[in-house]
Amino acid sequence: MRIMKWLSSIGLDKIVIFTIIFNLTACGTTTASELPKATAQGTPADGKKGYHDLVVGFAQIGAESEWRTANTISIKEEAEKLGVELRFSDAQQKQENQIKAIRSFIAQQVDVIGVSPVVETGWKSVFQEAKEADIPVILVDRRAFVPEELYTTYVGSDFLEEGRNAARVMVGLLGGRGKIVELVGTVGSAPATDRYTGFREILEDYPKIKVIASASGDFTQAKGKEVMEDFLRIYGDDIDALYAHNDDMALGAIRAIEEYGLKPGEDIKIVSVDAAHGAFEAMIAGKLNATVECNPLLGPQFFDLALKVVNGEPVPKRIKSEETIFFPHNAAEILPTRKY
Ligand code: GZL
Repeated sequence: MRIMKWLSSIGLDKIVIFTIIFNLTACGTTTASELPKATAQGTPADGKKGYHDLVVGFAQIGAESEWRTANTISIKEEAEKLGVELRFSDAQQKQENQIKAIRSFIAQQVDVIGVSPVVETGWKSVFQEAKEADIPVILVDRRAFVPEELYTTYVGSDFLEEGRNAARVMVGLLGGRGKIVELVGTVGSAPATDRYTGFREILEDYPKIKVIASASGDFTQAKGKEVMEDFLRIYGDDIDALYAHNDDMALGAIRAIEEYGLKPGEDIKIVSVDAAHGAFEAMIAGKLNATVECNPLLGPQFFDLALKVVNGEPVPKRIKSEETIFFPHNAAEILPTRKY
C-alpha cells in the first residue's frame, strides 16, 4: 500500500503505521469523547481527573445576605470557568434542606460534596453516609462539629479574629468606656458563636465598656432592623454603640436608628463584619464607622481543593482566609475595586 511505503520511508515502524492507518480508516475523525480518557480535553494524561471530569454537589445555606450572594456567585462562576459540572442547592437557611441536598448528592454519586453548614451541630450521620459512599466532604465558609475524619478540609475565615478585630476598633471609637448593643448572627452558626466570643475576649481588658444587650438578627437586614428597634425602645439614648455580626444587620439597624431620630455613625457608633458593598456605601455616607472583612470569594479555593481531593493529593485540614478592616476615610477610593 502506497501510504505504508511512504510512512515507512519516513522511519515509522510497522506498529505505529498500522495504528495510524486503523484510526484514519476505521473512524475518520476522532472526537474528544472517543479518545482514551487520558487525552480527553481537560483531563491530565497521567490518568488523574481534570476539572472537566468533576461532578460537584454544593449545599449552600441560602441567600440571606450580600455576603452569601457573593459567595454563591463565586462558586457558580468558578465552576463555569473551569468546566466543572456543579449541582447546587439553596437551603433557604434550613438545616434539613441542606441534609436532604447532601443525601441527594450521595445518591447521584457526585465526586465531591461542598457544604457551608448553617449551624455547627447535627451533621454527623449525613457526613458518615457520605464517607460510607466514599464521597469526600469539603467544609466551605462555616465549620461543623463532627469528628475530623468525616470531612477532608475546611476553608473559611477566622471568625474569632474577626470578633477580636471588631472589639479593637470599638475600643478606639469609644475611648475605653461606653454601652454597646449587639446584633448576633444565626444562633448556633460558627460565625455568630465566634464573633460573639472574640469580641468579648478583647473587652475583658476594658471593664468600662459594657455589652448591655445582645440578640440575634439572623444575619438579615429585616431582622436586624426589628431587633434594633427593640433595643432603641428599651435603652434609647443610653446606647453608645452597635456591634453587628454582619453588614446586612447593620444596614437594617441604621434605618431603625434614623427612624428613631438619632444619627448612626455619630450618636451611635457602628462596627460590623463582612465588608460587603452596602457597608462601603454606609461608610461613605458617614453612617458606619468600620467593617471587618470576611471574604466570600471562596470559589477558586474550593474547586482547587476539590480537584486535589478527588485525585488523592494531600490538602491541609484547615485553610483560613486572609482579611483586613475597612474604615470611612478611604471607602470611596476602595469601593470601585471591591468584587462584592
Ligand atoms: C461568614 C458567613 C456569614 C456572613 C453573613 O463567613 O457565614 O453568613 O458574615 C452570612 O453575612 O450570612
